[in-house]
Formats: sequence, structure tokens, C-alpha cells
Amino acid sequence: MLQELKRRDLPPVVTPGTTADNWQQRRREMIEILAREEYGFSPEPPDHVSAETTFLEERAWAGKAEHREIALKFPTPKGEFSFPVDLVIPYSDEKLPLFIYISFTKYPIGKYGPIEEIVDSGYALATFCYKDVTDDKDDDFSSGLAAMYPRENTGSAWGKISMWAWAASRVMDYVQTLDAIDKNRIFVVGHSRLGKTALWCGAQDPRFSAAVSNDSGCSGAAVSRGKEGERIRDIVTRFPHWFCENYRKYQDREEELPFDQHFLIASMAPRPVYVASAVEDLWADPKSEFLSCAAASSAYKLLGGRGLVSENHFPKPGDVFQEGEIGYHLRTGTHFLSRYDWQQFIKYMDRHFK
Ligand code: GTR
Repeated sequence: MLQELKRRDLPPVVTPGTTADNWQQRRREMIEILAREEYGFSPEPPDHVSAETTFLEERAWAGKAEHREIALKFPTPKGEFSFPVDLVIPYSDEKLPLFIYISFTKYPIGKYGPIEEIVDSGYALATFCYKDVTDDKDDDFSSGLAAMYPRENTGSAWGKISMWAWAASRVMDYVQTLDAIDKNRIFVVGHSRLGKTALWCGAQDPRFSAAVSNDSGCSGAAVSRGKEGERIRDIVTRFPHWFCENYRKYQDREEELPFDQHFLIASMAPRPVYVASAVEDLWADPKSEFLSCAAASSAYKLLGGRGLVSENHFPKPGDVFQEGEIGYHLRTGTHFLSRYDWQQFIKYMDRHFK
């Protein structure tokens, strides 16, 4: 494994002169590079967000939780913007940890969301459908949130991954106001393109105590240098709107990137981060996702942690590594967000945050 890491020749996250004391400066620098070259810069947060309840079910999920749908609203340069968010909060005398799940579909979030199990595990859930923020289309940034901010004519204007991530931070603004939620245990989760989004959201917004990426692959958890399956050329051709324009210059020139995806993971440090892969998800490339975790570990070690704690070889199907601040598992099967994946995320959070 070490040899393979060497072969990939990744730029270091811990540069000469970086110490535990000036780590936040290095972290900001990495985020700046990722924004400028890959995802685009996001606007400042709005002064305030507000919420209007649009639906309330007091005894949801067999009476175990309250389900509330809100319209989350905030001012933008072009007037008020609003998108629906669903909250499921178990009845409890104690403050609860919360997953903010960026979803492909509206509540009750379909095949990827075992909501009752999440509730039964003592976790609250806040979720929104990413398309309610802005369409997942190359639409010249004309839909939803994209149209609410003036678009600068630079190569680093925000792409849609940045927009979805920024929206999750607006949900964070709102849940900060809820008494039922433990502010030190709020985690962001996403699958695939929304796993890329969850990592980018957690990297930028330190109010998230942890971020979880499921099968996020290319331009998510997986390092691009030496990556198999999907490459930058594939992704910027099929989904140019996910990124800023500058990212296109790296197609077939991965070795010229002034960063690699392990910067994204390391930008979480010292906070926990979890990366899940699936054996048959070769388009995402589990090996490159795992190597990224290994390469990001130096940041955690610098800060007195351990990073990824695993065996010193590539994981076998079914391996779960949850000891370190970087958690990882390799599930059997295909590209999917399964119950098994959620169970591992919950186990990991229970372990690191109780
Ligand atoms: C694929 C894309 C991947 C992944 C996936 C998804 O087509 O190439 O990067 O994000 O979509 O989001 O389901």
C-alpha cells in the first residue's frame, strides 16, 4: 500500500512549516485551492434564516418521533429564497445527535433512507432534496438558488456541488436554533454526487462535527492521480455544472492538479470523517478512496490523532475500520447507500461521540 501511495505522488497536506498551531491556516489554504480549482467559491451566508412549518405530524414513525416539514427561508441578492426541509426528531429527554442528509429524493427519501432505524438508534434527521435547491442540470445556472446570486465571470464561480453544500449549511443555521439537538453532534451525510457534496460541506463548515461520504468516488473521496473508473475528463464532460470552470483544465492532466482529493478529507481534521466504498463500485474506485484516507491521515497525526487506523494493505470486502478519526468500510455489492452503510455510520458516531 505504501508503495502504491508513493507511486501516486500526491501533494502533501502537511507542508513544510505546518504545525499543530498553524493548522487552521493550512486548512483554509486547502479549502481555498479546492474552491478556486474545483468546486467554485460560495457566497457569504445570509444574515439570518427563518422557518415556516408547512406540515406537522406529531406521532410519526409509530409515534416515536415528530415529523415536521418546514420552508427554510433566507434573503439573497435577488430576493427571498426558500426550500423545503424535513425534520424527524425522536421523542427524548436528552439532546440528540442529528444527521443532515442531502437526499436525491424528497421525504421519506426512498430506498436510501432507513428512517425508522435512524430514529430507533436515537438519532434525529434533517433532510432535503438537492433538486429543491437547484436542478441537477447544465442549465446555465438558471434554476433555484443558482439564479439568486449574480454570477461572476471567472473560472471559479460556484458550481452546483458548492450550492448543495452551501444549502446544507443553511439547514445547519436553522438546526442551531433547536433545543432538542446536541450542537456538538451534527453530521452531514451524502451518497455518490451528494457524498462529494457532504465532504465539501463538512470541509468548509466547522459546525459539522463529522462528515460522511458514501461511494463518492471521482472528485469526492477518491484521489484523482492514478484513479481507475471515472476520471476528471468523464465527469466534467457529463456533469460540467457540478464544478467551476477551472476544473476542466485538469482533464487528462491529473498530475498537474495543485491538490488531490485527500485535501478534501484532510480539511476535516481534527474532526472525524467517514468514507464508505462498495466492492463492485469500480466507477468510484474503492482503492483510490481508501488511499485518499491513508494520505489524509498525516493531518490528523499532526494534531495528535491517528487518522485512518487499518491494516497495512488494501481492505478486503467486509472490512470495517472505525478506530481512528478517519473511518472506512468496504461493503460487498454495488453502488448504493444501503442499510448496512447507515448502520456503520451510526456505530461509528456512537463510538466517537458518546
Ligand atoms: C455518476 C457519476 C459519479 C457519481 C454518480 C451518482 O454518473 O459519474 O461521479 O456521482 O453519478 O451521483 O450517482
